[in-house]
Amino acid sequence: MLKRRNFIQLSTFGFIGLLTDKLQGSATKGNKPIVISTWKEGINANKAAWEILQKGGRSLDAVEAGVRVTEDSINCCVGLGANPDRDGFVTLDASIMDELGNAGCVAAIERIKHPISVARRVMEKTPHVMLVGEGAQKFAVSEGFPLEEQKLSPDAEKSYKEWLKESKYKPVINIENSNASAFAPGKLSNGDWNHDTIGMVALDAKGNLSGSCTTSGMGFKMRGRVGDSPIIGAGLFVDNEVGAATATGLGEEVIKICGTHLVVEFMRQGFSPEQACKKAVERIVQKDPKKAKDNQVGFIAINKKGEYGGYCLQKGFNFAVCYAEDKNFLVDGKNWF
Ligand code: SD4
Repeated sequence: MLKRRNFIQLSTFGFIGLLTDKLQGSATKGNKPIVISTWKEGINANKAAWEILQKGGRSLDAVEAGVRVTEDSINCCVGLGANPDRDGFVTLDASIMDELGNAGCVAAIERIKHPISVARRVMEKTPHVMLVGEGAQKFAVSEGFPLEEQKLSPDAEKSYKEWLKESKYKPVINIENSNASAFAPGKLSNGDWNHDTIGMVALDAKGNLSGSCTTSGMGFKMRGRVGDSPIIGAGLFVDNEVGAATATGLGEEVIKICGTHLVVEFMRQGFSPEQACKKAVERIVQKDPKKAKDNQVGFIAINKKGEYGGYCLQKGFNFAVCYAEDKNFLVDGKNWF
């Protein structure tokens, strides 16, 4: 028979167990290797990353190769085909981080097709973490990256002309997806929409984590504006002991809570990736519930066990998950509002 004191102890632990389960949320089954990335463009990006992961390759190579596909894609505006800033220039931001905690970033770089690869060179070949603007471009050229023509894509030119009529800066919730209803200058002539960011995190067969994030930022931003994507701890964070996270949406809100660093720290405390993302979203809501209602932010994360999750402010955010050649699928991010 259980002694009364043991019984109390057991039921207390049982209760704590239940509570912990509730707080942590349902964890996905862990998979290794695994790669996840933001928005539906992530499906194609994941394919390229998977090619490397399935051969036992390094997660750093996978996350670079993966988002390069999106930077290249004509159906998406992560790269040079994107909407310009208010002065008519396309400026790109990117960051990359490896399993050793090394990081490289570029911000407000112009006329370079693959900012993610420049970010990797910053990480591997310079004593710095971030290069911006003219200096970033100069470094890229010195590393052999071609300087592309200074020219808007036909879609971006059309959007820019349309935007100039009112010249009003208003981020549109889920402009990346087709259900954005307000004036949405991100609509492309092929009927697709402006996916201006991709964030990707991966765990390789050796159990090492890396991440990448690349973006044209918010369309019609002020000249010189930099978002969360190239900022370590905001748009991207990797801690090889715990997990990795990346963000999308209104970068200003992500920067103010050090979003992806926060997600990783919540995972360190034992929360599942989804619950960690939810708690970071909650932090944004707590700070300014009214503002949070009008904006979109989404986080995705994986942990060391290969469990994944995502969470966002508003309905409409999705992310792509891949852990086998025939397992590359879109998941709707659960939302706060
Ligand atoms: C930024 N976070 O520059 C990026 C934009 C984005 O989907 O993620 N759009 O603020």
